[in-house]
Amino acid sequence: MGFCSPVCKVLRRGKYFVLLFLSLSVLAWIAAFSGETVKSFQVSSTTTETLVKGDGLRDKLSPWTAAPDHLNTPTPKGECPPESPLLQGAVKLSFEPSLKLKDVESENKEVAKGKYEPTDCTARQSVAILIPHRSRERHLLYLLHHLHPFLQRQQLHYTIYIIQQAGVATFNRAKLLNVGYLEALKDYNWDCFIFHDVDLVPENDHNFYVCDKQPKHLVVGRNATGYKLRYKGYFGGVTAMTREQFLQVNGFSNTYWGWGGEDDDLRIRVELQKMTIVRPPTDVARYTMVFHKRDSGNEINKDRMRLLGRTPKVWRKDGLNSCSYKTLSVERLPLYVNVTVDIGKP
Ligand code: UD2
Ligand code: MN
Repeated sequence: MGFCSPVCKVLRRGKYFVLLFLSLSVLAWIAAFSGETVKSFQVSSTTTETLVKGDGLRDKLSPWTAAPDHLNTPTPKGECPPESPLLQGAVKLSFEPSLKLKDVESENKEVAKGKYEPTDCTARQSVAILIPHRSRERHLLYLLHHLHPFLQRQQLHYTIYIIQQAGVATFNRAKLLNVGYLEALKDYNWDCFIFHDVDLVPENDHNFYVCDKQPKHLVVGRNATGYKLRYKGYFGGVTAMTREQFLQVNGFSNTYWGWGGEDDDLRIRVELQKMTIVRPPTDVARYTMVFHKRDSGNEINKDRMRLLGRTPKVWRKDGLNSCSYKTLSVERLPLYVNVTVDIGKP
């Protein structure tokens, strides 16, 4: 059987060639297949990369990729960040004589009935802005024009209340602010109240319209006084107190008719409660006061020094708990709630 023809030898060698060829083909096929898989993975990952890059959606998308079931469930609103990303710092204020209420309304479409609330997060405080007012329409317009965007940049839930003194009797800023507090609480259980002159426009949105653990005075400086604090105990213009702080001091006195004294009276009440007044940094707590003369019907209150002397004795009986008034109307206008009130006369 040791015999084999030359043809037989060729065939035997050919078998090895065929085997070798087949193994090489299998190896080549495996290599080609795995290469394609890597390529297709790379393509899909670059596509995701392009989609996500630039619009910061990566973090928002990742929970969806992980759990596709959540696609249709709205994400619950988280609390707004401690410092809003919308702040601009010092802004240039404009006081255009041609400005109209309609312009301010169309600039603030998200405000309805004087109220605004951030849409994508829950505000850290709910704030009622109280503005005592009579015949200062132009100042009110400038203030609304600047204050609405300012408060929205601070991501606050707020409503602006204008407390209008009806009639021509002597003006009483403090009593109007007490009325504002009581009326605003009928709408909502506000955390914080800002008592705000109509003619003071904040210049820097780092001056936060929120309340602190202590009563806060927001006007350190204004244009008319070279941006310096007028005097150490000065507590006028714009102040912020929580619902409880204001209740604890029994609000403002109702007895200051005409210009002056009511702000010092509130300071005395705060000090009697062993509270301390806090202020934001000087470079932030800056205001422009729209120029004005003393209004008729708001003459200097010559009795203010005597009244200030009796505050420690009378504050418990003179204030929120004795504030009598007659609400004549409450109009819910687009940019503010207009409360017109009869507060009597001196
Ligand atoms: C200072 C205080 C203010 C108050 C006042 C004395 C500052 C920046 N402000 O303001 O808080 O203590 O002295 O009472 O220091 N108003 C009207 N119509 C009037 C009269 C007054 O709307 O006819 C309102 C308005 O909101 C005005 C505020 O009362 O901003 C204060 O009156 P003001 O502006 O005449 O007094 P002013 O600037 O001396
Ligand atoms: Mn003023």
